[in-house]
Amino acid sequence: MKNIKEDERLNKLNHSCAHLLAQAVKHLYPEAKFWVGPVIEDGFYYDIDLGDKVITEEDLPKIEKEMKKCAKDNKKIVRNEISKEEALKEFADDEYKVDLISRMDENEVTISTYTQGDFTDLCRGPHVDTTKEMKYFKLIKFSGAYWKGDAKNKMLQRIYGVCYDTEEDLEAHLKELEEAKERDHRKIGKEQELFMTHELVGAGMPMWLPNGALIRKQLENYIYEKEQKLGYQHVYSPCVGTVDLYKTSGHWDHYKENMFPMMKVDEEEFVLRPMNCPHHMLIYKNKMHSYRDLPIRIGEFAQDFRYEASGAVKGLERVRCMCQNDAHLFVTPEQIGDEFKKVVTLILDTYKDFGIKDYKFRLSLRDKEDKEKYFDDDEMWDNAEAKLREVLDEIGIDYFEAEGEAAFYGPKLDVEVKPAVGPEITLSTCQLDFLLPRNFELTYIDSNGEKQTPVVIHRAIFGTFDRFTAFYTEETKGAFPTWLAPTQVVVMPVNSEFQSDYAKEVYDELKDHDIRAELDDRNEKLGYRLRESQTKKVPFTLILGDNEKENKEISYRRFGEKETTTVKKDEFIKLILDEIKDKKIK
Ligand code: TSB
Ligand code: ZN
Repeated sequence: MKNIKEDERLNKLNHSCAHLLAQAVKHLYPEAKFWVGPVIEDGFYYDIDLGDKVITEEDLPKIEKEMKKCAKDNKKIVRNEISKEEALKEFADDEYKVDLISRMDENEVTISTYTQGDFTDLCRGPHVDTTKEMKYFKLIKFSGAYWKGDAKNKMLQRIYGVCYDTEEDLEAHLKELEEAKERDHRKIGKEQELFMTHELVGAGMPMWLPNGALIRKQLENYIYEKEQKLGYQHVYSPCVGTVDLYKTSGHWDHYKENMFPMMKVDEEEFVLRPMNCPHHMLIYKNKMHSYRDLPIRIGEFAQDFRYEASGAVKGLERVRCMCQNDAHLFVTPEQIGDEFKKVVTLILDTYKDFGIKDYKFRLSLRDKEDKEKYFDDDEMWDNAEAKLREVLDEIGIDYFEAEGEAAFYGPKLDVEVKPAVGPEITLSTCQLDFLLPRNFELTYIDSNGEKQTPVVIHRAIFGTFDRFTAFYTEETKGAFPTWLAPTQVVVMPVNSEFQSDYAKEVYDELKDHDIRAELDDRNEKLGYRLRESQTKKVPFTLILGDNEKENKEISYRRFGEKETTTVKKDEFIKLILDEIKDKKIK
Protein backbone atom coordinates (compact mmCIF):
# COMPACT_ATOMS: atom_id res chain seq x y z
CA MET A 1 0.00 0.00 0.00
CA LYS A 2 1.31 3.46 -0.92
CA ASN A 3 2.09 5.81 1.94
CA ILE A 4 -0.46 8.48 1.12
CA LYS A 5 0.96 10.94 3.60
CA GLU A 6 4.33 10.88 1.91
CA ASP A 7 3.09 11.08 -1.69
CA GLU A 8 2.71 14.76 -2.60
CA ARG A 9 -0.21 14.37 -5.01
CA LEU A 10 -2.12 11.82 -2.91
CA ASN A 11 -1.54 13.88 0.21
CA LYS A 12 -3.13 16.91 -1.43
CA LEU A 13 -5.99 14.85 -2.84
CA ASN A 14 -6.79 13.19 0.47
CA HIS A 15 -6.53 16.43 2.35
CA SER A 16 -9.05 17.94 -0.06
CA CYS A 17 -11.26 14.91 0.32
CA ALA A 18 -11.34 15.47 4.09
CA HIS A 19 -12.85 18.89 3.32
CA LEU A 20 -15.30 17.30 0.94
CA LEU A 21 -16.35 14.98 3.76
CA ALA A 22 -16.80 17.94 6.11
CA GLN A 23 -18.86 19.78 3.50
CA ALA A 24 -21.15 16.78 3.01
CA VAL A 25 -21.51 16.29 6.78
CA LYS A 26 -22.40 19.96 7.18
CA HIS A 27 -25.12 19.58 4.53
CA LEU A 28 -26.60 16.55 6.27
CA TYR A 29 -26.06 17.67 9.87
CA PRO A 30 -26.04 21.49 9.95
CA GLU A 31 -25.23 21.45 13.69
CA ALA A 32 -21.88 19.67 13.02
CA LYS A 33 -18.69 21.27 14.32
CA PHE A 34 -15.26 20.31 13.13
CA TRP A 35 -12.00 19.60 14.91
CA VAL A 36 -9.15 18.41 12.66
CA GLY A 37 -9.03 16.43 9.42
CA PRO A 38 -5.48 15.23 8.76
CA VAL A 39 -4.00 12.97 6.09
CA ILE A 40 -2.70 9.68 7.45
CA GLU A 41 -0.63 6.88 5.94
CA ASP A 42 -3.67 5.18 4.43
CA GLY A 43 -6.02 8.06 3.71
CA PHE A 44 -7.58 10.74 5.87
CA TYR A 45 -9.98 11.24 8.72
CA TYR A 46 -12.01 14.06 10.19
CA ASP A 47 -12.98 14.45 13.85
CA ILE A 48 -16.47 15.89 14.07
CA ASP A 49 -18.77 16.93 16.89
CA LEU A 50 -22.27 15.89 15.89
CA GLY A 51 -23.89 16.79 19.19
CA ASP A 52 -25.78 13.76 20.49
CA LYS A 53 -25.66 11.97 17.16
CA VAL A 54 -23.56 8.83 16.95
CA ILE A 55 -22.51 7.66 13.49
CA THR A 56 -23.91 4.25 12.52
CA GLU A 57 -23.29 1.76 9.70
CA GLU A 58 -26.05 3.33 7.56
CA ASP A 59 -24.62 6.83 7.74
CA LEU A 60 -21.45 6.28 5.71
CA PRO A 61 -23.15 5.53 2.33
CA LYS A 62 -25.43 8.49 2.91
CA ILE A 63 -22.48 10.82 3.58
CA GLU A 64 -20.57 9.34 0.65
CA LYS A 65 -23.50 10.05 -1.67
CA GLU A 66 -23.59 13.66 -0.54
CA MET A 67 -19.81 13.89 -1.08
CA LYS A 68 -20.27 12.65 -4.66
CA LYS A 69 -22.89 15.35 -5.18
CA CYS A 70 -20.60 18.08 -3.80
CA ALA A 71 -17.69 16.82 -5.93
CA LYS A 72 -19.78 16.82 -9.11
CA ASP A 73 -20.71 20.46 -8.48
CA ASN A 74 -17.19 21.12 -9.66
CA LYS A 75 -16.58 24.09 -7.43
CA LYS A 76 -13.23 25.87 -7.43
CA ILE A 77 -11.32 25.43 -4.18
CA VAL A 78 -10.25 28.92 -3.23
CA ARG A 79 -7.54 29.90 -0.78
CA ASN A 80 -7.97 33.01 1.30
CA GLU A 81 -5.43 34.48 3.74
CA ILE A 82 -6.97 36.26 6.70
CA SER A 83 -5.96 37.88 10.00
CA LYS A 84 -6.39 36.14 13.33
CA GLU A 85 -9.18 38.53 14.22
CA GLU A 86 -11.03 37.80 10.99
CA ALA A 87 -10.57 34.07 11.50
CA LEU A 88 -11.95 34.23 15.04
CA LYS A 89 -14.97 36.11 13.72
CA GLU A 90 -15.56 33.78 10.80
CA PHE A 91 -15.46 30.61 12.95
CA ALA A 92 -17.05 32.16 16.06
CA ASP A 93 -19.80 29.52 16.28
CA ASP A 94 -17.38 26.56 16.17
CA GLU A 95 -15.52 26.31 19.48
CA TYR A 96 -13.11 23.73 18.05
CA LYS A 97 -11.88 26.05 15.32
CA VAL A 98 -11.78 28.90 17.83
CA ASP A 99 -9.54 26.73 20.01
CA LEU A 100 -7.21 26.11 17.07
CA ILE A 101 -7.12 29.75 15.97
CA SER A 102 -6.55 31.09 19.49
CA ARG A 103 -3.35 29.06 19.72
CA MET A 104 -1.99 30.38 16.40
CA ASP A 105 0.69 33.06 16.38
CA GLU A 106 0.04 35.42 13.50
CA ASN A 107 3.68 36.37 13.36
CA GLU A 108 4.70 32.78 12.81
CA VAL A 109 1.97 31.33 10.60
CA THR A 110 -0.22 32.60 7.83
CA ILE A 111 -3.83 31.88 8.71
CA SER A 112 -5.68 30.64 5.65
CA THR A 113 -9.08 29.26 4.75
CA TYR A 114 -10.22 27.19 1.79
CA THR A 115 -13.66 27.64 0.33
CA GLN A 116 -15.53 25.30 -2.02
CA GLY A 117 -19.05 26.48 -2.82
CA ASP A 118 -20.97 26.93 0.42
CA PHE A 119 -18.28 25.44 2.64
CA THR A 120 -15.23 27.10 4.16
CA ASP A 121 -12.67 25.40 6.36
CA LEU A 122 -9.69 26.68 8.24
CA CYS A 123 -6.67 25.07 6.63
CA ARG A 124 -3.00 25.44 5.83
CA GLY A 125 -3.45 23.61 2.50
CA PRO A 126 -2.40 22.90 -0.14
CA HIS A 127 -5.47 21.58 -1.95
CA VAL A 128 -6.42 20.42 -5.42
CA ASP A 129 -7.96 23.10 -7.66
CA THR A 130 -11.55 21.90 -8.00
CA THR A 131 -13.86 19.48 -6.22
CA LYS A 132 -14.24 17.49 -9.42
CA GLU A 133 -10.71 16.14 -9.09
CA MET A 134 -12.02 13.92 -6.29
CA LYS A 135 -13.62 11.09 -8.22
CA TYR A 136 -12.43 7.88 -6.65
CA PHE A 137 -12.96 7.95 -2.92
CA LYS A 138 -14.49 5.77 -0.26
CA LEU A 139 -15.41 6.20 3.38
CA ILE A 140 -13.81 3.31 5.18
CA LYS A 141 -14.92 3.27 8.80
CA PHE A 142 -15.81 5.38 11.81
CA SER A 143 -14.92 5.41 15.47
CA GLY A 144 -15.14 7.56 18.56
CA ALA A 145 -12.16 9.78 19.33
CA TYR A 146 -11.71 11.99 22.37
CA TRP A 147 -11.09 15.63 21.62
CA LYS A 148 -7.29 16.10 21.68
CA GLY A 149 -6.98 12.39 22.50
CA ASP A 150 -7.80 13.03 26.15
CA ALA A 151 -10.37 10.74 27.80
CA LYS A 152 -11.46 13.61 30.03
CA ASN A 153 -12.71 15.49 26.95
CA LYS A 154 -15.81 15.03 24.84
CA MET A 155 -15.95 12.06 22.49
CA LEU A 156 -16.03 13.18 18.85
CA GLN A 157 -16.99 11.11 15.81
CA ARG A 158 -14.05 10.18 13.62
CA ILE A 159 -14.77 9.24 10.01
CA TYR A 160 -11.99 7.65 7.93
CA GLY A 161 -11.75 7.69 4.15
CA VAL A 162 -9.38 7.43 1.24
CA CYS A 163 -9.13 9.05 -2.20
CA TYR A 164 -7.20 8.15 -5.38
CA ASP A 165 -6.82 9.48 -8.90
CA THR A 166 -7.83 6.23 -10.55
CA GLU A 167 -10.44 3.58 -9.96
CA GLU A 168 -7.78 0.83 -10.12
CA ASP A 169 -5.75 2.41 -7.33
CA LEU A 170 -8.83 2.74 -5.15
CA GLU A 171 -9.86 -0.86 -5.86
CA ALA A 172 -6.36 -2.12 -5.04
CA HIS A 173 -6.42 -0.18 -1.77
CA LEU A 174 -9.81 -1.62 -0.80
CA LYS A 175 -8.67 -5.13 -1.66
CA GLU A 176 -5.64 -4.73 0.56
CA LEU A 177 -7.82 -3.51 3.39
CA GLU A 178 -10.03 -6.54 2.95
CA GLU A 179 -7.00 -8.85 3.09
CA ALA A 180 -5.70 -7.03 6.15
CA LYS A 181 -9.06 -7.57 7.86
CA GLU A 182 -8.76 -11.30 7.15
CA ARG A 183 -5.29 -11.35 8.72
CA ASP A 184 -6.23 -9.29 11.75
CA HIS A 185 -5.25 -11.33 14.82
CA ARG A 186 -8.47 -10.30 16.52
CA LYS A 187 -10.47 -12.08 13.80
CA ILE A 188 -8.19 -15.14 13.71
CA GLY A 189 -8.03 -15.11 17.51
CA LYS A 190 -11.79 -15.57 17.62
CA GLU A 191 -11.94 -18.16 14.84
CA GLN A 192 -9.17 -20.27 16.29
CA GLU A 193 -10.14 -19.64 19.92
CA LEU A 194 -6.78 -18.17 20.87
CA PHE A 195 -7.98 -15.53 23.33
CA MET A 196 -11.07 -13.75 24.55
CA THR A 197 -11.94 -10.57 26.38
CA HIS A 198 -14.79 -9.85 28.74
CA GLU A 199 -16.04 -6.53 30.00
CA LEU A 200 -16.21 -7.95 33.52
CA VAL A 201 -12.46 -8.48 33.41
CA GLY A 202 -11.89 -5.13 31.76
CA ALA A 203 -10.58 -3.35 28.68
CA GLY A 204 -7.12 -4.42 27.53
CA MET A 205 -7.14 -7.55 29.70
CA PRO A 206 -7.42 -10.52 27.34
CA MET A 207 -7.65 -14.07 28.60
CA TRP A 208 -5.66 -16.74 26.79
CA LEU A 209 -7.83 -19.69 25.77
CA PRO A 210 -6.32 -23.21 25.64
CA ASN A 211 -5.22 -22.87 21.98
CA GLY A 212 -3.55 -19.52 22.55
CA ALA A 213 -2.02 -20.76 25.79
CA LEU A 214 -0.48 -23.71 23.94
CA ILE A 215 1.20 -21.36 21.48
CA ARG A 216 2.43 -19.12 24.27
CA LYS A 217 3.86 -22.08 26.16
CA GLN A 218 5.88 -23.08 23.07
CA LEU A 219 7.18 -19.52 22.75
CA GLU A 220 8.15 -19.50 26.42
CA ASN A 221 9.94 -22.84 26.09
CA TYR A 222 11.72 -21.70 22.93
CA ILE A 223 13.16 -18.51 24.37
CA TYR A 224 13.80 -20.02 27.82
CA GLU A 225 16.03 -22.69 26.30
CA LYS A 226 17.89 -20.12 24.19
CA GLU A 227 18.43 -17.82 27.15
CA GLN A 228 19.57 -20.64 29.43
CA LYS A 229 22.17 -21.61 26.84
CA LEU A 230 23.34 -17.99 26.73
CA GLY A 231 23.91 -17.86 30.48
CA TYR A 232 20.71 -16.14 31.60
CA GLN A 233 19.40 -16.89 35.09
CA HIS A 234 15.61 -16.87 35.35
CA VAL A 235 13.76 -15.59 38.39
CA TYR A 236 10.22 -14.97 39.60
CA SER A 237 9.20 -11.77 41.33
CA PRO A 238 5.88 -10.23 42.40
CA CYS A 239 3.87 -8.12 40.02
CA VAL A 240 3.44 -5.36 42.58
CA GLY A 241 5.96 -3.09 44.27
CA THR A 242 5.72 -0.26 46.75
CA VAL A 243 5.52 3.33 45.61
CA ASP A 244 8.95 3.83 47.18
CA LEU A 245 10.43 1.21 44.87
CA TYR A 246 9.25 3.24 41.89
CA LYS A 247 10.35 6.49 43.48
CA THR A 248 13.83 5.03 43.81
CA SER A 249 13.89 3.85 40.20
CA GLY A 250 12.52 7.10 38.79
CA HIS A 251 9.33 5.54 37.36
CA TRP A 252 7.22 7.55 39.81
CA ASP A 253 8.58 10.82 38.42
CA HIS A 254 8.80 9.90 34.75
CA TYR A 255 6.38 7.07 34.06
CA LYS A 256 3.44 7.64 36.41
CA GLU A 257 0.90 8.41 33.65
CA ASN A 258 1.52 4.91 32.28
CA MET A 259 0.87 3.23 35.63
CA PHE A 260 -2.24 2.03 37.41
CA PRO A 261 -3.03 4.15 40.46
CA MET A 262 -1.67 3.39 43.89
CA MET A 263 -3.49 1.09 46.32
CA LYS A 264 -3.08 1.18 50.05
CA VAL A 265 -2.81 -2.06 52.03
CA ASP A 266 -2.33 -1.59 55.79
CA GLU A 267 0.46 0.94 55.98
CA GLU A 268 2.02 0.08 52.64
CA GLU A 269 1.38 1.86 49.33
CA PHE A 270 1.51 -0.46 46.34
CA VAL A 271 1.40 -0.12 42.59
CA LEU A 272 0.98 -2.77 39.94
CA ARG A 273 4.33 -2.88 38.24
CA PRO A 274 4.70 -1.41 34.75
CA MET A 275 8.24 -2.79 34.36
CA ASN A 276 10.42 -5.34 36.08
CA CYS A 277 13.73 -3.50 36.20
CA PRO A 278 13.39 -2.31 39.83
CA HIS A 279 12.80 -5.86 41.09
CA HIS A 280 15.77 -7.15 39.12
CA MET A 281 17.98 -4.34 40.44
CA LEU A 282 17.21 -5.51 43.98
CA ILE A 283 17.88 -9.12 43.02
CA TYR A 284 21.31 -8.03 41.74
CA LYS A 285 21.87 -6.10 44.96
CA ASN A 286 21.08 -9.14 47.08
CA LYS A 287 24.74 -10.20 46.80
CA MET A 288 28.18 -8.61 46.51
CA HIS A 289 29.60 -8.87 43.00
CA SER A 290 33.09 -8.88 41.58
CA TYR A 291 33.94 -7.88 38.01
CA ARG A 292 34.62 -11.58 37.47
CA ASP A 293 30.87 -12.34 37.98
CA LEU A 294 29.77 -9.97 35.23
CA PRO A 295 27.85 -10.04 32.97
CA ILE A 296 24.99 -11.19 35.16
CA ARG A 297 21.84 -11.80 33.14
CA ILE A 298 18.59 -11.90 35.08
CA GLY A 299 15.60 -13.04 33.04
CA GLU A 300 11.91 -13.31 33.84
CA PHE A 301 8.64 -13.91 32.05
CA ALA A 302 7.06 -11.15 34.00
CA GLN A 303 3.54 -9.87 34.20
CA ASP A 304 3.30 -6.08 33.91
CA PHE A 305 0.43 -3.62 34.02
CA ARG A 306 0.29 -0.38 32.12
CA TYR A 307 -2.33 2.25 31.71
CA GLU A 308 -3.02 2.35 27.98
CA ALA A 309 -5.81 4.64 26.77
CA SER A 310 -9.05 2.72 26.31
CA GLY A 311 -9.11 3.74 22.64
CA ALA A 312 -5.58 2.41 22.13
CA VAL A 313 -5.97 -1.13 23.48
CA LYS A 314 -6.10 -3.68 20.69
CA GLY A 315 -6.53 -7.47 20.98
CA LEU A 316 -3.30 -9.01 22.20
CA GLU A 317 -1.21 -6.33 20.52
CA ARG A 318 -1.69 -3.47 22.95
CA VAL A 319 -2.91 -4.61 26.34
CA ARG A 320 -3.00 -3.30 29.87
CA CYS A 321 -1.83 -6.57 31.40
CA MET A 322 1.13 -8.09 29.55
CA CYS A 323 3.87 -10.64 29.99
CA GLN A 324 7.34 -9.47 29.02
CA ASN A 325 10.07 -11.78 27.85
CA ASP A 326 12.33 -9.60 29.93
CA ALA A 327 15.94 -9.62 31.07
CA HIS A 328 18.36 -7.16 32.62
CA LEU A 329 22.02 -7.62 31.91
CA PHE A 330 24.44 -6.18 34.45
CA VAL A 331 27.74 -5.43 32.73
CA THR A 332 31.00 -3.51 33.15
CA PRO A 333 31.39 -0.50 30.79
CA GLU A 334 33.88 -2.54 28.72
CA GLN A 335 31.32 -5.31 28.23
CA ILE A 336 28.57 -3.09 26.77
CA GLY A 337 29.54 -3.63 23.12
CA ASP A 338 29.91 -7.39 23.32
CA GLU A 339 26.78 -7.93 25.33
CA PHE A 340 24.70 -5.64 23.13
CA LYS A 341 25.95 -7.51 20.09
CA LYS A 342 24.88 -10.82 21.63
CA VAL A 343 21.38 -9.48 22.16
CA VAL A 344 21.15 -8.25 18.57
CA THR A 345 22.37 -11.66 17.39
CA LEU A 346 19.70 -13.35 19.52
CA ILE A 347 17.05 -11.10 17.97
CA LEU A 348 18.28 -11.87 14.45
CA ASP A 349 18.46 -15.63 15.13
CA THR A 350 14.98 -15.64 16.60
CA TYR A 351 13.49 -13.76 13.65
CA LYS A 352 15.18 -16.18 11.31
CA ASP A 353 13.75 -19.17 13.19
CA PHE A 354 10.28 -17.67 12.86
CA GLY A 355 10.77 -16.59 9.24
CA ILE A 356 10.17 -12.92 10.05
CA LYS A 357 11.78 -10.82 7.35
CA ASP A 358 9.91 -7.55 7.25
CA TYR A 359 11.21 -5.41 10.12
CA LYS A 360 13.28 -2.30 10.76
CA PHE A 361 15.70 -1.36 13.51
CA ARG A 362 15.00 2.00 15.13
CA LEU A 363 17.48 3.87 17.29
CA SER A 364 15.20 5.57 19.82
CA LEU A 365 16.65 8.73 21.30
CA ARG A 366 15.41 11.20 23.89
CA ASP A 367 13.66 14.49 23.15
CA LYS A 368 16.14 16.97 24.61
CA GLU A 369 13.40 19.48 25.41
CA ASP A 370 11.16 17.07 27.28
CA LYS A 371 12.52 17.14 30.82
CA GLU A 372 9.36 15.61 32.22
CA LYS A 373 9.48 12.39 30.23
CA TYR A 374 13.25 12.01 30.35
CA PHE A 375 15.51 12.02 33.34
CA ASP A 376 17.35 15.34 33.32
CA ASP A 377 21.08 14.68 33.00
CA ASP A 378 22.37 15.75 29.61
CA GLU A 379 25.85 14.39 30.17
CA MET A 380 24.54 10.93 31.01
CA TRP A 381 22.26 10.96 27.95
CA ASP A 382 24.93 12.22 25.56
CA ASN A 383 27.26 9.55 26.80
CA ALA A 384 24.65 6.77 26.52
CA GLU A 385 23.49 7.85 23.05
CA ALA A 386 27.05 8.14 21.76
CA LYS A 387 27.93 4.72 23.16
CA LEU A 388 24.86 3.13 21.60
CA ARG A 389 25.61 4.66 18.20
CA GLU A 390 29.18 3.40 18.45
CA VAL A 391 27.99 -0.11 19.28
CA LEU A 392 25.47 -0.12 16.43
CA ASP A 393 28.07 1.03 13.93
CA GLU A 394 30.34 -1.73 15.19
CA ILE A 395 27.60 -4.34 14.74
CA GLY A 396 26.89 -2.88 11.30
CA ILE A 397 23.11 -3.15 11.10
CA ASP A 398 20.93 -0.65 9.24
CA TYR A 399 18.77 1.52 11.44
CA PHE A 400 16.85 4.78 11.41
CA GLU A 401 16.74 7.30 14.22
CA ALA A 402 13.70 8.59 16.09
CA GLU A 403 13.75 11.34 18.69
CA GLY A 404 11.44 11.18 21.67
CA GLU A 405 11.12 7.38 21.59
CA ALA A 406 13.74 6.50 24.23
CA ALA A 407 12.87 5.04 27.64
CA PHE A 408 13.00 7.60 30.46
CA TYR A 409 16.26 6.03 31.64
CA GLY A 410 18.12 5.60 28.36
CA PRO A 411 18.28 5.20 24.57
CA LYS A 412 17.19 1.98 22.90
CA LEU A 413 17.35 -0.10 19.78
CA ASP A 414 13.82 -1.18 18.87
CA VAL A 415 12.55 -3.52 16.22
CA GLU A 416 9.59 -2.06 14.35
CA VAL A 417 7.07 -4.20 12.49
CA LYS A 418 3.83 -3.49 10.69
CA PRO A 419 0.65 -5.14 11.97
CA ALA A 420 -2.25 -5.99 9.62
CA VAL A 421 -4.16 -2.93 10.76
CA GLY A 422 -2.82 0.29 12.26
CA PRO A 423 0.56 1.95 12.74
CA GLU A 424 3.90 0.23 13.26
CA ILE A 425 4.62 -1.40 16.61
CA THR A 426 7.75 -2.27 18.54
CA LEU A 427 8.46 -5.95 19.06
CA SER A 428 11.98 -6.53 20.37
CA THR A 429 13.88 -3.92 22.30
CA CYS A 430 17.42 -3.55 23.65
CA GLN A 431 18.14 -0.58 25.89
CA LEU A 432 21.19 1.01 27.43
CA ASP A 433 20.86 2.36 30.96
CA PHE A 434 23.33 4.25 33.12
CA LEU A 435 20.63 5.63 35.41
CA LEU A 436 18.83 2.85 37.28
CA PRO A 437 22.04 1.20 38.56
CA ARG A 438 23.00 4.61 39.94
CA ASN A 439 19.56 5.17 41.50
CA PHE A 440 19.72 1.77 43.22
CA GLU A 441 23.39 2.28 44.20
CA LEU A 442 24.43 -0.97 42.56
CA THR A 443 28.11 -1.86 42.71
CA TYR A 444 30.72 -4.42 41.77
CA ILE A 445 34.35 -4.62 42.81
CA ASP A 446 36.74 -4.00 39.92
CA SER A 447 40.18 -5.58 39.39
CA ASN A 448 41.79 -2.90 41.60
CA GLY A 449 39.47 -3.72 44.46
CA GLU A 450 37.51 -0.49 43.90
CA LYS A 451 33.71 -0.14 43.93
CA GLN A 452 32.21 0.61 40.51
CA THR A 453 28.68 1.06 39.16
CA PRO A 454 27.58 -1.51 36.58
CA VAL A 455 25.71 -0.56 33.40
CA VAL A 456 22.36 -2.24 32.71
CA ILE A 457 21.06 -3.49 29.37
CA HIS A 458 17.28 -4.00 29.36
CA ARG A 459 16.10 -6.31 26.64
CA ALA A 460 13.00 -8.19 25.52
CA ILE A 461 13.32 -10.43 22.47
CA PHE A 462 9.64 -11.19 21.91
CA GLY A 463 8.76 -7.88 23.53
CA THR A 464 5.75 -9.32 25.27
CA PHE A 465 4.29 -12.76 24.56
CA ASP A 466 1.03 -10.94 24.02
CA ARG A 467 2.27 -8.62 21.30
CA PHE A 468 4.45 -11.25 19.63
CA THR A 469 1.55 -13.71 19.43
CA ALA A 470 -0.65 -10.98 17.92
CA PHE A 471 2.01 -10.15 15.36
CA TYR A 472 2.90 -13.75 14.50
CA THR A 473 -0.75 -14.70 14.09
CA GLU A 474 -0.99 -12.00 11.43
CA GLU A 475 2.37 -12.86 9.90
CA THR A 476 1.30 -16.49 9.41
CA LYS A 477 -2.37 -15.62 8.76
CA GLY A 478 -3.13 -18.12 11.51
CA ALA A 479 -1.39 -21.00 9.71
CA PHE A 480 1.21 -21.58 12.41
CA PRO A 481 4.22 -23.78 11.77
CA THR A 482 3.68 -27.32 13.04
CA TRP A 483 5.79 -26.90 16.19
CA LEU A 484 3.59 -23.98 17.30
CA ALA A 485 0.16 -25.05 16.07
CA PRO A 486 -2.31 -25.76 18.90
CA THR A 487 -3.56 -28.81 16.97
CA GLN A 488 -0.86 -30.35 14.82
CA VAL A 489 -2.76 -33.24 13.25
CA VAL A 490 -6.37 -34.22 12.67
CA VAL A 491 -6.90 -37.93 12.06
CA MET A 492 -9.94 -38.86 9.95
CA PRO A 493 -11.26 -42.22 8.90
CA VAL A 494 -12.86 -41.88 5.46
CA ASN A 495 -15.87 -43.70 6.84
CA SER A 496 -16.39 -43.79 10.58
CA GLU A 497 -17.91 -47.28 10.38
CA PHE A 498 -15.04 -48.98 8.59
CA GLN A 499 -11.72 -47.42 9.52
CA SER A 500 -12.33 -45.97 12.97
CA ASP A 501 -10.25 -48.59 14.76
CA TYR A 502 -7.21 -47.85 12.59
CA ALA A 503 -7.72 -44.08 12.97
CA LYS A 504 -7.86 -44.55 16.74
CA GLU A 505 -4.68 -46.62 16.64
CA VAL A 506 -2.85 -43.89 14.67
CA TYR A 507 -4.23 -41.18 16.95
CA ASP A 508 -3.03 -43.06 20.07
CA GLU A 509 0.41 -43.51 18.58
CA LEU A 510 0.69 -39.80 17.76
CA LYS A 511 -0.40 -38.97 21.30
CA ASP A 512 2.27 -41.34 22.65
CA HIS A 513 4.80 -39.20 20.81
CA ASP A 514 3.39 -36.02 22.40
CA ILE A 515 2.03 -34.85 19.09
CA ARG A 516 -1.00 -32.62 19.52
CA ALA A 517 -3.51 -34.71 17.58
CA GLU A 518 -7.28 -34.78 17.34
CA LEU A 519 -9.46 -37.64 16.16
CA ASP A 520 -12.35 -36.63 13.94
CA ASP A 521 -14.39 -39.81 13.46
CA ARG A 522 -17.72 -38.04 13.53
CA ASN A 523 -20.38 -39.45 11.34
CA GLU A 524 -20.08 -36.54 8.90
CA LYS A 525 -19.12 -36.48 5.23
CA LEU A 526 -15.35 -36.50 4.64
CA GLY A 527 -15.59 -33.26 2.60
CA TYR A 528 -17.26 -31.48 5.49
CA ARG A 529 -14.66 -32.64 8.01
CA LEU A 530 -11.82 -31.75 5.63
CA ARG A 531 -13.16 -28.25 5.18
CA GLU A 532 -13.30 -27.83 8.90
CA SER A 533 -9.67 -28.82 9.43
CA GLN A 534 -8.71 -26.39 6.64
CA THR A 535 -10.66 -23.58 8.31
CA LYS A 536 -8.85 -24.28 11.56
CA LYS A 537 -5.57 -24.25 9.57
CA VAL A 538 -4.37 -27.51 11.12
CA PRO A 539 -0.94 -28.32 9.57
CA PHE A 540 -1.67 -32.02 8.82
CA THR A 541 -4.92 -33.82 8.07
CA LEU A 542 -4.70 -37.62 7.86
CA ILE A 543 -7.24 -39.37 5.66
CA LEU A 544 -7.44 -43.06 6.42
CA GLY A 545 -9.38 -45.43 4.15
CA ASP A 546 -9.33 -49.19 3.56
CA ASN A 547 -5.99 -49.17 1.73
CA GLU A 548 -4.26 -47.23 4.48
CA LYS A 549 -5.74 -49.56 7.09
CA GLU A 550 -4.65 -52.70 5.25
CA ASN A 551 -1.11 -51.50 4.48
CA LYS A 552 -0.49 -49.59 7.73
CA GLU A 553 -0.10 -46.44 5.70
CA ILE A 554 -1.06 -42.85 6.09
CA SER A 555 -2.42 -40.46 3.50
CA TYR A 556 -1.85 -36.90 4.61
CA ARG A 557 -2.69 -33.48 3.30
CA ARG A 558 -0.81 -30.42 4.42
CA PHE A 559 -2.71 -27.24 5.15
CA GLY A 560 -3.31 -25.24 1.99
CA GLU A 561 -2.29 -28.05 -0.37
CA LYS A 562 -4.67 -29.99 -2.57
CA GLU A 563 -2.66 -33.15 -3.13
CA THR A 564 -2.53 -36.06 -0.73
CA THR A 565 0.67 -38.00 -0.03
CA THR A 566 0.68 -41.63 1.07
CA VAL A 567 3.52 -43.03 3.18
CA LYS A 568 4.11 -45.79 5.70
CA LYS A 569 2.80 -44.91 9.14
CA ASP A 570 6.27 -44.89 10.74
CA GLU A 571 7.58 -42.69 7.99
CA PHE A 572 4.87 -40.13 8.66
CA ILE A 573 5.56 -40.14 12.39
CA LYS A 574 9.25 -39.57 11.73
CA LEU A 575 8.43 -36.76 9.27
CA ILE A 576 6.23 -34.86 11.69
CA LEU A 577 8.53 -35.42 14.67
CA ASP A 578 11.48 -34.05 12.68
CA GLU A 579 9.43 -31.09 11.55
CA ILE A 580 8.51 -30.28 15.16
CA LYS A 581 12.03 -30.85 16.50
CA ASP A 582 13.61 -28.64 13.83
CA LYS A 583 10.87 -26.00 14.23
CA LYS A 584 10.49 -26.03 10.47
CA ILE A 585 8.74 -23.10 8.84
CA LYS A 586 7.22 -23.08 5.38
C1 TSB B 1 12.84 -4.52 28.22
N1 TSB B 1 12.22 -2.19 31.11
C2 TSB B 1 12.18 -2.60 29.75
C3 TSB B 1 12.46 -4.08 29.65
O1 TSB B 1 13.54 -4.44 30.50
C4 TSB B 1 10.81 -2.26 29.16
O2 TSB B 1 9.81 -2.40 29.85
N2 TSB B 1 10.80 -1.86 27.90
S1 TSB B 1 9.49 -1.46 27.08
O3 TSB B 1 8.74 -0.48 27.78
O4 TSB B 1 9.92 -1.09 25.77
O5 TSB B 1 8.60 -2.72 26.95
C5 TSB B 1 9.12 -3.91 26.40
C6 TSB B 1 8.27 -4.41 25.25
O6 TSB B 1 6.94 -4.63 25.69
C7 TSB B 1 8.12 -3.45 24.09
O7 TSB B 1 9.23 -3.52 23.25
C8 TSB B 1 6.85 -3.96 23.42
O8 TSB B 1 7.16 -5.00 22.51
C9 TSB B 1 6.06 -4.56 24.57
N3 TSB B 1 4.91 -3.73 24.98
C10 TSB B 1 4.96 -2.47 25.45
N4 TSB B 1 3.73 -2.02 25.74
C11 TSB B 1 2.87 -3.02 25.44
C12 TSB B 1 1.45 -3.17 25.52
N5 TSB B 1 0.67 -2.22 25.98
N6 TSB B 1 0.91 -4.34 25.11
C13 TSB B 1 1.68 -5.35 24.66
N7 TSB B 1 3.02 -5.26 24.58
C14 TSB B 1 3.62 -4.12 24.96
ZN1 ZN C 1 13.80 -3.01 32.18
